[in-house]
Amino acid sequence: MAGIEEIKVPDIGDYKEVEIIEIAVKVGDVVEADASLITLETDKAAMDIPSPKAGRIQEMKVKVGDKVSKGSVIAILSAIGEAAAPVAAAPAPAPKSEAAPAPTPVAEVKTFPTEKTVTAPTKPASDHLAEGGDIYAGPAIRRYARELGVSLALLAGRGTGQKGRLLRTDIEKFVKESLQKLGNGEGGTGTALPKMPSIDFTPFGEVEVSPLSRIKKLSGVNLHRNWVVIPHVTQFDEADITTLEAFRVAEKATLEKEGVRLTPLVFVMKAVVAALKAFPNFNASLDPEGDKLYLKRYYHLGVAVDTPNGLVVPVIRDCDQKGMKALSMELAEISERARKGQLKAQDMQGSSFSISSLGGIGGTAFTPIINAPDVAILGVSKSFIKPVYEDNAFVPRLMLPLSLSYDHRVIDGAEAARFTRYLVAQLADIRRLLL
Ligand code: CAO
Repeated sequence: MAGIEEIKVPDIGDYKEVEIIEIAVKVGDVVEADASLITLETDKAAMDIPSPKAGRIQEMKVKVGDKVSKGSVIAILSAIGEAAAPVAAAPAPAPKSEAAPAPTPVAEVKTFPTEKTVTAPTKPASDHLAEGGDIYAGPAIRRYARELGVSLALLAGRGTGQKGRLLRTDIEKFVKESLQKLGNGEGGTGTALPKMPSIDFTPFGEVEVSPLSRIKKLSGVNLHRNWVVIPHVTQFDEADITTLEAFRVAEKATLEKEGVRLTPLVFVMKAVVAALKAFPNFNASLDPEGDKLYLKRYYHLGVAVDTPNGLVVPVIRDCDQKGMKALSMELAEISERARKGQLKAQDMQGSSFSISSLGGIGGTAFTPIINAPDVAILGVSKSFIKPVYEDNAFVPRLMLPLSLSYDHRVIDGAEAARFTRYLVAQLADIRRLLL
């Protein structure tokens, strides 16, 4: 290209005075031939106007909102490497309109990088948007998505146009599907995420397909929702259960004769009830609108039970009104029914707080997922002997690790730390549970 050249709007059919909705380049940018310069929007469609040749943008003659017709000057392009010259001095014959590339419907163009060089739409794989993800879409399509409040990141991999380009219809399909999910009660949280890609693993090695159990599929949906919707924080603490354990072991044999299996969990349940009475915000549910709390005057504890088919959380009611023996028996009975798959829906309803104990298995701590509509859950790990410094000497103490996950919308960190400290005090001296 010799010198400089005016770039004009080519033949755009019957359209006149069409509004510019987006400008993809700025003065100083180097553009490749066919790279889009501006986007026009008629009442029916959006179209990108590409550069007829490569060069450097010396001057922009239009701005967003301007109305243009065939022949309107868009920009002044100078040959790369040539010194910029004033337009008036340049021998810049307007290109014949038939020589200019035709405007491209928006569905047929790519996203422009915003760096110095604006490339032609030939390599979709290298397209990136500021919002992240590989999206192959024109400016008008991006604008359309913005207008509908759809994050482009959510549209990754959904383009059905040529080479995976995103079309207007793809956005509309996405919106429709999202609304349908809302209607079905799924994904009504504004937190829709891009779908996991379906991967063929066989090129990597032998694979066996094992369907998820019904319980896993059902609980998976709830676990996912709770994990995504509730801002979880987990507070860790340790309770000295040396005296508690001495008492439990001393009573164990006698109780077993009565058919009672006394495990540390029952003490934890009683301590939790005491803590819930002292900290009512933990024995509550948050209204879905997030503007009020339902404070419960009952103490029904959900207890996570590991079954061959997956995790279930039956509820033991009125734990405040039951003694340790009764709680032990009920826990044994309900976990037995859970493992045999005999729980009814109502057995798993109405909890006001939940406990997940992995103490019989092992581990030091974990971050349990809140069992909504509860606002907190206590994880219990395996007790262990720890040297504790007391009266100028280390003494072996049996410590019980506690992991309290709580809904940070309802409970502050300080409140959670006080709750676990309270629990620790109850468990350290079980006489307090009598108070
Ligand atoms: N530390 C040390 N030992 C513990 C313990 C702890 N925190 N908790 C239990 N134990 C001991 C018990 O005392 C018992 O030993 P003894 O028979 O010698 O007394 C043994 O471990 C097995 O206990 P258990 O697990 O059968 O009984 P439990 O009352 O502690 O728990 C139940 C009952 C139903 C909660 C449990 O069997 C279970 O299913 N736990 C898994 C829950 C789960 O999967 N949670 C993860 C959910 S994801 O968040």
